[in-house]
Amino acid sequence: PKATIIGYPRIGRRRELKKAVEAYWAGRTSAAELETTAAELRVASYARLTELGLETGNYSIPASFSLYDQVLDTAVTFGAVSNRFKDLYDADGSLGLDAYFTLARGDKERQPLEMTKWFDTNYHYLVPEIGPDTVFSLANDWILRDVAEAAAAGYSVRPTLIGPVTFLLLSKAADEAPAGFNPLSRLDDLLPLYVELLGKLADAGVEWVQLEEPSLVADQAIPEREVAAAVERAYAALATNAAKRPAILVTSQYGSLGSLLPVIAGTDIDALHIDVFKGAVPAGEDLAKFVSTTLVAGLVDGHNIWKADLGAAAYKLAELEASVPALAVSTSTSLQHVPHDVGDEQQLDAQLRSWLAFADQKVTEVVTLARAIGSPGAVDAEIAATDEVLASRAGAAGVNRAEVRNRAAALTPSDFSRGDYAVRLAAQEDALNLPALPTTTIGSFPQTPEVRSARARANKGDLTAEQYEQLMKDEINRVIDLQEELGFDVLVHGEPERNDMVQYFAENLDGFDVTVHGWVQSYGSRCTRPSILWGDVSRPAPITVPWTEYAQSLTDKPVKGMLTGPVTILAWSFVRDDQPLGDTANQVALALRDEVTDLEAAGIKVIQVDEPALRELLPLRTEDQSGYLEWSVNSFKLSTASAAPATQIHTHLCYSEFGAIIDAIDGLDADVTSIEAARSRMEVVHDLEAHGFQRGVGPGVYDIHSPRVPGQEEVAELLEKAVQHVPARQLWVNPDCGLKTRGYTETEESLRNLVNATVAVRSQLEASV
Ligand code: THG
Ligand code: ZN
Repeated sequence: PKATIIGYPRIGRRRELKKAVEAYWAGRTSAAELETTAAELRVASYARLTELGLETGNYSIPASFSLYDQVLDTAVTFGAVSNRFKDLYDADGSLGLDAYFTLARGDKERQPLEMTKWFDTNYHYLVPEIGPDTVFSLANDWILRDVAEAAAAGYSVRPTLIGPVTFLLLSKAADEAPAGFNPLSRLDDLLPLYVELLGKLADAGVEWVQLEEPSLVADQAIPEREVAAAVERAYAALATNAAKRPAILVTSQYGSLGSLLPVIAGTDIDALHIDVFKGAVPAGEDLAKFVSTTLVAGLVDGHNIWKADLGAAAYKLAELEASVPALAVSTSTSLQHVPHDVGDEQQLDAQLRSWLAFADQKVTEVVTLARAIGSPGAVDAEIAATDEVLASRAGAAGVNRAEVRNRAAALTPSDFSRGDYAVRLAAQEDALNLPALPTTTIGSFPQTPEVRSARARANKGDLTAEQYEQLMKDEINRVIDLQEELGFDVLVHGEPERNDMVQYFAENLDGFDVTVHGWVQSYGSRCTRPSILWGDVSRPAPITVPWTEYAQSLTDKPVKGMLTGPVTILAWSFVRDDQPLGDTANQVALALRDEVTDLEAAGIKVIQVDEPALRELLPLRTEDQSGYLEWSVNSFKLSTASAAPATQIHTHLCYSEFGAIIDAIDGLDADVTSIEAARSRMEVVHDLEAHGFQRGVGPGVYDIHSPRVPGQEEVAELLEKAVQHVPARQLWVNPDCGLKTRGYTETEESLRNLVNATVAVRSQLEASV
């Protein structure tokens, strides 16, 4: 085939899969009903892709469905589960539907598999746990079922699996593994199972299989020569020595293979996908030297939503065609990162809509480009049409606004600096007069069904703006009262008025638009609707000020203003690709800076600017990281540096991989930083100690990702551990993250324990001085 894609959204055009799995989890439907819905979704996708021009009958359509996560799918396929999940096997040695969901979601006794971000995207995968004695086996045959199901419906689809090297690099050592155990050491035990499965696929008549190896584009903790050796061993077993197998397509999405290109291309695989859009492709002669198989050129961006520059892509295609024996066109990544169809967004401005390509439009782009292979000129009309679109985008009002650009151009280094921390600390101690170990929360309180329904009714027009505002104020009142009663020191208003911490700002800033059906899977059944940042960004009016001011009017305690930082707003939106991200980030930062100024003027003394996604955009190659950290840290500083020394700036970062970017966190120069720590039992304090972190820090003492209530003793123990490693005068006490997805019952109990534990540890501290 000359046109293919490497993955397609699986949640469904109207989130049918989300609804089906959540209904099953809630016990409202049976396993059979879930399987039926899932099968309908799979076959509907094949039909849609055929309609869009992918050929059926020749394996150009991937079978990229997953009920929850593609890494979990590969783990159950090969029985790659640690001892704590061993009892989940059925009597016949298989891991079925309920085992699958227990791995994903845990049960009464067990934490689920850890979840972590998938490369540089807002998708999260489940981390397989592998030990020295994990017994690999073919434990789940959904991949064979999918092939048979597609064949019965008339489609020859290409099954997909995570490739063996990436699978083990993404895994972590099981609890039972000895210190220093590396899952990659199990490669030779895993490969025979891949070989056995390839044989079964071949027996089932499958002619192509897709093995995904995106870890090859990311620098690893282990030396590259060890990765290269694993690639050679793996594909010798799978491609060279397997007795019977389908043709193998290896994918390398999200970046450049770098010096691993000749290694993977030098194996006996049958086709290699490279991310041409994002990765650097070697010059023609080098490519010719390395690639003696079919090159699947990922020319169409699978991770963003702008219409492709077909002219530039066709030019690149012609260049590649001259250097490789056979060529096909594809997307750079799976389309799981973009919504289904621009056609579902009729409410968007027609001009903006004309610039966009979601999954279905991208398939059409791939099909169009493939027609240019071997016949230059065949798609000249389509190229001319996209040239017009690109010109309309470049020249549109709102894309280049002089007042926004002039403001950014006039910035000087002092606009990025808040001055001496010691001076600020003294001014803040004066202004706030807080006790030792001050208590606070991250920002959001549980979003009750009443709050969600009020927003839905307001959106439908069933509530007036005044009625909606009053309901939100009532909720703020309750949240303030609760925090007063529990004894918190720095309060929050609870954010009932926000749907999503990024979308809320996007809806209130110029330069953005939002979609109605543009859902993208974030993890499992959870989805977000990324906003579209298409133009120059500015703030037409204060956004959070009225809510925060109202909350502050209800209490004598300080109420924290809550903003989402520029890097996170970019990371969780679809962002214009016509200028450096750092320039766009500074525009967002200036809009937030105005909000900071207005909050201060309204009497707000503590302002938090969250950057949970700071780690997410970190480039996959070490050599690119310092450039990223420079613009990202600077944009955060630009958003906060206008604050008076007495105004206390907080930030919050999700996820614990903290050591890796601690210098950047230090560089943010926030007065107080709250981070996730409860699940890792306060391990992060060692990083803080080793680094000599100087400013305020709140390592989380309550894991909000689980409904479990931490006892007062447990919280006190975590605090006692923290004060042993971090000077008490720097420490804050807070949960791990926002409380939005929790219920009120467990939240109230947990927060009460948090405050009581703090009071107990405070008095121990006083007794010891
Ligand atoms: N917002 C955005 N991206 C995110 C987060 C966020 N990425 C990372 C992190 N938080 C974890 N991801 C999610 C994503 C979605 C949800 C929870 C955590 C979630 N979504 C609702 C759902 O799928 O039912 C829909 C939300 C809505 O109605 O707006 O709960 O916070 N952008
Ligand atoms: Zn968080």
